[in-house]
Formats: sequence, C-alpha cells, structure tokens
Amino acid sequence: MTIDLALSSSRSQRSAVGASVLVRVSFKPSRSFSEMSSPGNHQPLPFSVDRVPDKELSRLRSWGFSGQTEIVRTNPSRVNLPPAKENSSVYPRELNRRGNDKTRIITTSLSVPLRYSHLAHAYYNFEFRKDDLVLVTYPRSGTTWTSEILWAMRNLRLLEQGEEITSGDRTTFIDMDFLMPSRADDDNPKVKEFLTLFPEGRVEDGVVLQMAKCHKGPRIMKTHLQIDLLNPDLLDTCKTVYVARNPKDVCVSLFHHGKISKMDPFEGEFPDFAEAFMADQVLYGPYWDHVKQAWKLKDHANLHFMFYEDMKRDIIGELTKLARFLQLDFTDEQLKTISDHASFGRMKSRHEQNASDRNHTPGFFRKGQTGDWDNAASGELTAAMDRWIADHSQDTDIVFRYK
Ligand code: PPS
Repeated sequence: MTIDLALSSSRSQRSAVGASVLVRVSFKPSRSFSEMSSPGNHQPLPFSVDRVPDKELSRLRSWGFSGQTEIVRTNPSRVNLPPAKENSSVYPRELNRRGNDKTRIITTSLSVPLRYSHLAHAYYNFEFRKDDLVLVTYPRSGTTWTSEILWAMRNLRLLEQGEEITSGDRTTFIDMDFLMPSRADDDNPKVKEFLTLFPEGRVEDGVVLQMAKCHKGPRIMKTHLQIDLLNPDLLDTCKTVYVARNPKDVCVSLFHHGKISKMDPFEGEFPDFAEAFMADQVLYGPYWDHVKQAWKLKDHANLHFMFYEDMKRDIIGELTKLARFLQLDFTDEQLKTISDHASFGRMKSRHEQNASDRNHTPGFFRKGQTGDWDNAASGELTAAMDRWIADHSQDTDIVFRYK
C-alpha cells in the first residue's frame, strides 16, 4: 500500500500567480524502523562515539557557545577496521596499518549533539537506493542553494509552470533527528505524520530517518555528516554531490548563524568563534577532515565535487557540469530558469514570505557572497587563519578561492 501524504497544509505554498500548490510525497509504510535496524542488519560501526569531556565543554562556554551542554565526538583513535566489501569501488585501494587492502581507514573526528550516539548505527546503516540523490556539505557551504538547484533540476516542469514552491520538505535533511530530536508529544507536523503512519513507531529512533526510509522515492537527501559516517555503499549505490566553501567564509557565515541559531547559539565575539573553529571545536568540526574525505573521492563516477565560489562566479557553467553528472539534458533557457529560481534574491524572498513557517529562521540568507572574511577579521586573525589553512593544505591539492 502506498499512502500519498500531504506534508502539511501550512506548508502549502502559493505560486507566483496565487494558486495554492500542495507538495505531495509518497510513503510506502513497511516494517518499522526499529525492526529494520535490528542488530542483525547492522554493519558494526568502525568508530567509537564518545562524550566530549567537561573540560572541553567549559572551554566552549568560555568562548560563548551557550547551547550545547552535551556533545559527542566520533573517535578515530579507537577504530575497528572492518573489511570493505570485495566489490567496493570506493575503498579497495586504501590500506590499513597492516597493509591489508581490503580494509577501510576511518579518519573521522566529528563533534555533534549527544543524541547522535543513539543514532550513529542508524545513520551508518541507512540504506541508499539507486535513484537517490545525496547532498553532503560542511555547514554554511551552500547546502540550501544546492539542494534548491537539485530539486529544480528534477522538477523543472513545475518551475516552468510558474510555481514558486519553497524549499521546505522538498529535500530531506536527515541530520534533524540528532540536531533537534523530536518527542512523541511534540506539536510538530512531522511527528504527527510519523505517528499516523506508524502508530506504534518510536519517535526517539529518529522521525526524519524513518520517514526517509519509507519514502517511495526518488529521494533527495542532504546531510552535514562526513562521508565516512554514512553507509560505505553510498557511492556504489547512488549519485552524491559534495559542495565545499572556503574555510574563511564558512567561519564567518557559521559565526553569524550562531547569532540567530536556536539550536547552537553563540553569544561571543568573532575572534573567539574563529579560534574555536580553528581548534575544530564547533559542531560538525573538524572542517578539514570533512572536505578532505570528499576531495579524495572526487574522481569517483558517482561523486560530483563543487565549490561555492565557482557557483558564485559562473553558475551556468556549474549547472551545466552538474546536469552532465546527473545525466540530465537542459536547454540554455532551462538552465537559466533553474539558476534564476535558485538565485540568492529569489530564495531569500521566498524564505521571508514564509515567516510563519516553523522552520523559518530570520537572517538565514545573509549575504551570499565570497570574501566576507575580509570584513570580519583583523590582520592578526587573518594571519592566524592563513597559517591554519597552510598547515592543513600540506597533504592536499585542494585550492580555494577567497575573493
Ligand atoms: S546551512 O545552515 O548549513 O544549511 O547553511 P548553507 O545553506 O550550507 O549555507 C548558508 C550560506 O549560503 C548562502 N546562500 C546562498 N548564497 C548564494 N546563492 C544562494 N542562492 C544562496 N542561498 C544561501 C547563505 O546566505 C549563507 O552564506 P552567508 O555568507 O552567511 O550569507
């Protein structure tokens, strides 16, 4: 049985000509998520998830992070090294310390809210499908922009009919289950939908993940989790887009986001934030691990690596490359339609028109520019940041634009 479920009538969006458009998503109720994620179906985690010690939390508070009281970190120093699949196209050439080329090496060290430790298995074992499209980014790197583009490329017909549908639930942000965990008594449309589908369902096992699991597809999912924390079959299964942004502008954008974030508020000054960012202490840190993991895989046929700065410089050129990767054909006019639909101004204005939406974050679309670091940082801070970038660039040929 397939249920056609309207996501939420409050999310119905008005088209440019005023007609109401209901975004419909099809779900296939099947076994419950807890059933599907029984230990028997699980690959063991090749990393441990440990609490960040109180001493480090105090340091975070002294910098001005006032939100997260319990953070966990994936720990690369205590990894098991499970064998990679014989036919994996991603990992077979990697060697473990013993020189065994059938083994993955996990380098990840990621700081996330405590709730992740309960769900790490579910994320690592989340099964992707052939027709999925997965967007992976470090936060504030152009996630929302790119997800709008991916959605537009797959739904061009709606755009050409003049619809103005907001981002909302068109792509699934799977991290929500640990960023803002739901409770069964939440007044949240997602929780209500979930409990309608699974009256016996366990909200604490992750509403978004379970709904995604039951989504008929094709799905577009986005995450800030590093690639190593996702199912090792990801790239052997479906197409994945990674977007990177230069660390200076990511740092500035994250800082401003901290000023408006309910989930991870930051009340301090920019130099302290930048120090925490360079010390890999902000949520989803460390930045370089994240980017380098994807960069190593950039030549994989199922990974498309993009830079925010290139999108800013030549959006049509980047859309052309992205369309080729997705094996989609667009005319020049269609590419222009997609680029206009996902322009900063249009996205910001649609976001502002939906101020009553529970996901609305005023100020989310801030400047949308390259090079804002120069407006935020002193010469001394820039020198420290440049040293940090130089240190971390020694073992990679990744090169960012900063202007
Ligand atoms: S988040 O919170 O991690 O999902 O943020 P993310 O979407 O990755 O990044 C937010 C920054 O991207 C800018 N943005 C855009 N830039 C150009 N064009 C478009 N369409 C666009 N949409 C969002 C947004 O303004 C944030 O950057 P800053 O520098 O803070 O303005």
